[in-house]
Amino acid sequence: MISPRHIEKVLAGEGDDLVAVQSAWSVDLGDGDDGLFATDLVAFVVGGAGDDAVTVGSTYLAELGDGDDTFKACGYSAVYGGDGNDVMRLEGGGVALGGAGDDHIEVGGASGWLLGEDGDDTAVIAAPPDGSGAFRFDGGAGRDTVRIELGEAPSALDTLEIMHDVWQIAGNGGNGTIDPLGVTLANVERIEVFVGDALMIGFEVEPLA
Ligand SMILES: [Ca+2]
Ligand SMILES: [Ca+2]
Ligand SMILES: [Ca+2]
Repeated sequence: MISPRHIEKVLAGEGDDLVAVQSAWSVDLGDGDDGLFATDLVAFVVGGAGDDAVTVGSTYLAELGDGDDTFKACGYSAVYGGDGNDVMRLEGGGVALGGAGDDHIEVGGASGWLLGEDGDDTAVIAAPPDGSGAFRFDGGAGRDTVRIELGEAPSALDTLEIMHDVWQIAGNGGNGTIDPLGVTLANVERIEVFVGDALMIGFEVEPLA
């Protein structure tokens, strides 16, 4: 276990390591089931093989590598899950690539660009209900689900437009934009819109003939 305030570079090597820092330029966790906890920026993270758990303030790029990894960042970040069934939470928005495996990607903040890639992926998008966000999810291959979570109900007019846009996307192979929410989708198989815990719209996408 290492816990200074800021360090330039950590090479954890083999074995199951736990690294706790305030911030760092780069952390390479290496092989094994490792943990990284940082309150501020860790610019570059390499998870390596094993089931790694990474919690950071933010990151320029985290590569989680092989294994079923978990990642959480408060600020705008970029993460690549690599192989395995990865869980990634970008609370302040950012970019996430799921890689192979069934990945679960959550995004909040003002903007996000999510790629599920191979496997049956799920994206959860906390979209501002005033449409000020800019989010994109491309499910890639597999059966992918997008769940859009609204903190409050949209206006009656927006609700109609959301339903219309979702219906159009469903008829277009899971491709298109929900304009009132600023959400663009590609290659998704199921679309859900929640207001709080209540399902407002749930739509299976018909494959294009
Ligand atoms: Ca590792
Ligand atoms: Ca992984
Ligand atoms: Ca995937």
